[in-house]
Amino acid sequence: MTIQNVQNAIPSPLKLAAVSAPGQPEPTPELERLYRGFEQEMLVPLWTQIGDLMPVHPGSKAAPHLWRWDHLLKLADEAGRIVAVGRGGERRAIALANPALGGRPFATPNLWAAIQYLMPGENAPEHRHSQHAFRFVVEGEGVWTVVNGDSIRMSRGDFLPQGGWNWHAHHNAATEPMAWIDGLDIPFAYYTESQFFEHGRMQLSPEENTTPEFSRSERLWAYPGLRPVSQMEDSVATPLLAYRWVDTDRALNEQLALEDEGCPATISPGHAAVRYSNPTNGRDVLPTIRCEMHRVKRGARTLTKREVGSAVFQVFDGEGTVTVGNRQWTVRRGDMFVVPSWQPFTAQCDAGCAALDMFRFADTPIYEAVHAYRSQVDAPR
Ligand code: GTQ
Ligand code: FE2
Repeated sequence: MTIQNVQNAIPSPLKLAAVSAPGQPEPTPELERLYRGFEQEMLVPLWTQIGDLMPVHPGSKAAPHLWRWDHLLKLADEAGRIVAVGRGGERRAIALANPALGGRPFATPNLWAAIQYLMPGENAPEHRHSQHAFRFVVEGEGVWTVVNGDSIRMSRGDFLPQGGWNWHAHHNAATEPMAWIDGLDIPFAYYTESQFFEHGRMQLSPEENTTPEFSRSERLWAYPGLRPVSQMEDSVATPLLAYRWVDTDRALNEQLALEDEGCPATISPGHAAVRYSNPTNGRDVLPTIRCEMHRVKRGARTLTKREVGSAVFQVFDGEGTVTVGNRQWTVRRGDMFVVPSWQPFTAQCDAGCAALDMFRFADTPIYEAVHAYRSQVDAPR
């Protein structure tokens, strides 16, 4: 048997249906024969796929979806009691799986979002990977993440970016379990087949396993507008490894105060936002992930916006109503939801609280890098 015969013995996975529809050829026995010929030779004609492949605007495969924080936390805590953390599995991280992405652990087509949990005294072993990552803390404290030997405290409201290929481990130095969220570009790296991974040490040295109030990276980089003259080389991922809540909170409050004084400072009335930025170049903290904190004050709502690319939100504080495409939810602290590409998004703060604070991350830098990004603000209804 020749190789060609072996190949032809495998049934074709293609299924081309001759259908009567606008822009489609009239179904005839002849057309059916043509389609069987295409299937046999692994060929697909554009005219049967054009609507899916070249839509008028993006129609995401992902679905808008909401995960409740109390449910995530309860299951993570159960996992803390049942599943050990160690080499191989690497992390007690439980990913949000978008219901429309075929059971993959992907929150959106490009973004991974997970709740991670460490019991008192536990260590997550050191490793590094090409995927870019960050941690965000919605509540609790007690874990330090150690990036290239720099020990970084994690507390409520802190944002900790970590560019690809840096060694990292986590340790819980406290007497309580701690949860936080991770965001990574794991699905993007998966589809683009660009992943690299390496194990590090099982245990860090005592000098690395310390619990300083501030990391070395903050002591060097956390003074706004003041660049160390010894560090003039720009880096694609931020060298600042923690952005503290006191600073984020103050920046948002000042935007709203400036707005009250008649100065332009907010995105739209009552909607303040800051983007975490790389102090070496002013750009996004990670090459593939944009991270922001949004504050919508009482009585205000955001504009309705569509963007190319997907986003994941975690409610940091307050309560509100968010609308994503044709879905709407009342959300509170810790709740996480997904905004698929080009679906309209709006959020409003409930009357019962001073402000709705939302942490947001998105894959926008990927699209900007290839000049594929577009956004559109819808007219108010
Ligand atoms: O903490 O190093 O959620 O490597 C997924 C992959 C967390 C981590 C995740 C990871 C990590
Ligand atoms: Fe990791």
